[in-house]
Amino acid sequence: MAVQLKNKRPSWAEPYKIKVVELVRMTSPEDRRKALEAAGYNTFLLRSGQVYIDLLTDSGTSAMSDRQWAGMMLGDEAYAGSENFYHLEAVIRKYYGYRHVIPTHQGRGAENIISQILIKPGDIVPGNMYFTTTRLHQELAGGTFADIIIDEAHDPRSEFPFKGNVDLAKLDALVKQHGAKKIPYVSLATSVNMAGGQPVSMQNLKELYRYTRKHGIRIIHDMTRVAENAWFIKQREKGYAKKSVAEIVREICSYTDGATMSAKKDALVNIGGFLAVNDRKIYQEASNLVVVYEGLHTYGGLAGRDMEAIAIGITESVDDYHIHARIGQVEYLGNKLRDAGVPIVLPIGGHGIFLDARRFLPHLKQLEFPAQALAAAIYLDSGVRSMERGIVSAGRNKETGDHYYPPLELVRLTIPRRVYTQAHMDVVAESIERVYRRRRSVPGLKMIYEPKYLRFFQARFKPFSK
Ligand code: PLI
Repeated sequence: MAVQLKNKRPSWAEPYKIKVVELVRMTSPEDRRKALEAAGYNTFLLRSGQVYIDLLTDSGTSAMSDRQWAGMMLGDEAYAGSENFYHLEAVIRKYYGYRHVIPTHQGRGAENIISQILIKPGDIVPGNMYFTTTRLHQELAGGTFADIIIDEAHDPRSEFPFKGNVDLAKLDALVKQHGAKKIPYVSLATSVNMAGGQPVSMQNLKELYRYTRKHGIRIIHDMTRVAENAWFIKQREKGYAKKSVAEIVREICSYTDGATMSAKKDALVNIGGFLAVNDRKIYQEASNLVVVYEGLHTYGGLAGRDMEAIAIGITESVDDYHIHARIGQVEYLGNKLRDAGVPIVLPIGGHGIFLDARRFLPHLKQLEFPAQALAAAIYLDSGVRSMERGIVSAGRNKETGDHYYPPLELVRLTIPRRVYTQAHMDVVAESIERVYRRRRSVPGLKMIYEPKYLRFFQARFKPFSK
């Protein structure tokens, strides 16, 4: 149902009540010090039992609804042709409009398949900011990612309302330099994760669509958080205030040729994803490849019950009241921090608050890993777990072997959907404000173990002694 915000803004209060709770463990400062040392100062390596409020990610951490849990009991665990697959396919066609669907175990399974099908060695893959797994699969297929997001996205202080937008001049320069034939598709994310959950405008999408049609280039949509993007379009873009999130989502998808989806975010499940395409030939190739990496094309690594939960989750995810509460909670935390003078990425994004570690810890150089150090300091203070999104996540240039030095050096406080309360958000804000007051005492880190792929997951660090 469409929520009208124009006249009387309703509260963002949750459109659900709590039926089951999960107890969390409280920790002492000494517990946390030991746990962080054992984890090599990497919040990914903490055990979740050592965490009080877990804002590491919004991926796979949602609370499912009673309807989703009931749907799990309808799991049709047939190897081939599960009824749940056909339900999922019908829901994807209805809400997103893509014709062909291939389930995958999660988003990166779909990224692997589409990258292998469409990218040839030497190709260029332009995108509105990289995402870690997406870029890696593009590189493993022989492509080179090229960032074509607008400059504002790299500036945490810019309050431009659509910082996820594509800069068409940057795309045009790539087309002129390499030729359209070398560009298999534009990798277009809605609600751009690494920029801080920043949306793309419909107008920008339409312009991108027109441009790519002219040059015969596809758009592959990373639709992991498309409903959150739609909410921002509804609020910020002329002509959309009266449209429902579901209508806006459907329109966004109509300007793209296919999509990869991690259903672990928007779609409110703990595991799952899919590849969706309109082109029958690509679908045929994908349904052949999926059997190599994931499973048969009607389950793709998922149980029937998982597909049922995704189908129901998609339906719930595009409800205006749901999205209003989800983003309302993120904004509640963001506003508290901003009002306390803590440097955060603005505007406040859809899935989390991103602390600007450069401004938070100005005494640290980028190679002292300020965002990693800040995530560690917050955990030590309160047991709140966050994630580095800076130089460690950016990895190394595959040609030169040097670090990428991203302009954004951020700590992400990602809010799981339907999981934490307003009081939890207060605890988080209080902890970060405490760390901010004594920020000069936070030491930089030295990397002592660096894995080859997606190093942020398993790298280990040691603090420089003060
Ligand atoms: O974690 P996966 O494989 O289901 O999805 C990969 C993936 C693709 N695109 C985007 C925009 C993501 O955010 C994403 C996963 N994100 C994680 C795990 C996160 O913590 O943000």
